[in-house]
Amino acid sequence: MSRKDRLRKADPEVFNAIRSELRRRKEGLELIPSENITSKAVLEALGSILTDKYSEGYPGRRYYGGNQFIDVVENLAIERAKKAFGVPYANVQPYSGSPANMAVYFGVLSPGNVVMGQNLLDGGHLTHGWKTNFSSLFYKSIPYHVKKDGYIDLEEVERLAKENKPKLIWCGATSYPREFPFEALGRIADDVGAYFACDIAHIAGLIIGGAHKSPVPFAHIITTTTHKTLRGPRGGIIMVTEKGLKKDPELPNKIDKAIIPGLQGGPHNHQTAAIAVALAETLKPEFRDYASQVVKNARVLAYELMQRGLKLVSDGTDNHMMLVDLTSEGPGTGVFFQEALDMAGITVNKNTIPADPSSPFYPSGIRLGSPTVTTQGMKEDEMKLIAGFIAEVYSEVKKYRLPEGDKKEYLATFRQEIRRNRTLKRIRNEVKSLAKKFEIY
Ligand code: DSN
Repeated sequence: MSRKDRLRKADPEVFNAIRSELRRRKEGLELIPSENITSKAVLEALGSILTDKYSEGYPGRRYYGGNQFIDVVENLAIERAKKAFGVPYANVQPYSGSPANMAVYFGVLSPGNVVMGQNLLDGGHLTHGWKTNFSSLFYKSIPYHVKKDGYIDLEEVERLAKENKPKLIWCGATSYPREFPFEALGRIADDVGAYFACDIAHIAGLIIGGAHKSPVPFAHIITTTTHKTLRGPRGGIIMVTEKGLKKDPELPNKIDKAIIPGLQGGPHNHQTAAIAVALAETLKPEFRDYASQVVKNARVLAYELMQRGLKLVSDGTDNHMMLVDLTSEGPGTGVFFQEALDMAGITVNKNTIPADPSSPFYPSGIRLGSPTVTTQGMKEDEMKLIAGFIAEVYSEVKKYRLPEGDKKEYLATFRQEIRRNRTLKRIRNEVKSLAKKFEIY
């Protein structure tokens, strides 16, 4: 009996949900910039018996017996992470990106210390100091912003840092389409004696593949997820650089202790194994080609969208993602665009844009990117086709405006209309034909 048959017989409901998700992906285009497609080898490690084992502690110093092979796996993941990024220390146990960032706070700060990070509505991450997140509830968060042109406002960062003397400054974001100014931010952090932590979750694969500048010479601490451009399973890594060791030789110890016993229990060993496999994949020469194609594809997609009249935050991209600014269609219109694209088989996410006049639930933009379609083998020509599909969908939703009061009825009518929309149905078929040509499962 194959593995697939075992699940189908044991739990047809879960099996069917997985099968439907697979069909959804095979027939559509995934343009969410934080997603990707893992290799079968990564999936095999992730679905392995390693999930059964408890191994609190670290290689060679565990609280449970029988960890000799788990140690092999964790050491492989650590050594590959160190090699991939060029750092002297890595902890591969964080369950994901937010726990990794939490461990940085726990490791180097005390409650109430001042922290600076890019504002969520300007593209930053929840854990970099958003008002409803632990990072603002337990620490004093001073957010910095982007300028009108969409680039980080370095003058503001410098002024805020001098005024507030943060103990930690974050660089990193979830929706920032430009290269990060690691050097300038690192200098500001050094000037005020702060730790400089770079959260490279989105661009980790680009950095390893040489398609984005590395923060290693400028940062003390680096965190990342492993499932975005890095193309691994869900997971997180915390690293300390040589510069970090110079500032504080105890940093690795502080991070290790913050993870366990500070925040986590047993590591997810199946996840660690899959991270090790993914990291080995990033060390192959073809991963450099992948990373550079991700950026080329994003640039072409951005250019073609702008040629077709869509406005992009910062007028383009340096990395794998772009943000469409829909404020000319009215505040909150991202929801219409996302749902209509979904109807056409193109998955993106509605997203706030800098100084969004609306709210995160009804934002005025959408975010999209090239990592997944590039993994499937798509290149510049396909990006032009995709831009054409997106622009056509855009013209179908331009007329919708989010009402100020009750939105439910308006959205229900909108949904009925897009379900019947013939242009969207035609695009859906074209998307399906394109996707089928680049199927990888
Ligand atoms: N949710 C991730 C993203 O989509 O960028 C960030 O945590």
